[in-house]
Amino acid sequence: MYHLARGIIQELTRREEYSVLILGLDNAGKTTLLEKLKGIYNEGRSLSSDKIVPTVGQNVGHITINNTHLKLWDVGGQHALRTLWHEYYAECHAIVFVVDSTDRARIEECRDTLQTIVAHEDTEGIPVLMLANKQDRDDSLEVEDIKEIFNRIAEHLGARDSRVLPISALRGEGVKEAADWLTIRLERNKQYRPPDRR
Ligand code: G3D
Repeated sequence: MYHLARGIIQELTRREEYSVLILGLDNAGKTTLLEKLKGIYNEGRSLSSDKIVPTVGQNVGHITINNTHLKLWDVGGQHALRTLWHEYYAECHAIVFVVDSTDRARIEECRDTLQTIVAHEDTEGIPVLMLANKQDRDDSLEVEDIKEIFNRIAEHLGARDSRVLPISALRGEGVKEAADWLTIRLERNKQYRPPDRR
């Protein structure tokens, strides 16, 4: 009887959770974004920017936006770590690709990296949100220029939801708009890639 009751309670209290991969080249601002999201949606529980160090391996964070539970994976962007990204594709529900808008020298590398991601069969059909980060800096590329560069991979995006949005992860500007876009698309894509039940 105890086990039956426990099983029923567990089933009733299970919740749906979406896994979101935060990808991008090293130094793009992935960890800063993760910490900003935790700060906004988890009542200030996040690391201050002076405590953020380059990602070795992965950082994981949980946030809840309007009853939608997200598990955020910030996976390191150094060359060696990029070869591991594909291990996460089959299990994730959306990809957030962070671009350092001031890193003109690596913008083509950035586009090619995203192209490899969206061309992978395990990412087919899942929403992709590109974030033109560091828009607070005077030397950043305009979001329109970044859109033009990334337009060249449009054919690989297919019919999935995708968008380029400007943000400053450091200041938090545009971060809520990005999170709203994401949660709407995750729910919309629910039938194609159902959330995990935890
Ligand atoms: P990563 O996780 O993608 O490797 P980080 O990148 O989050 O570690 O950020 C790399 C550097 O970029 C950090 O600076 C961080 O403060 C800075 N950064 C991240 N987002 C923004 C932003 O929106 N605006 C500005 N101006 N800087 C940002 P340091 O100096 O610590 O290396």
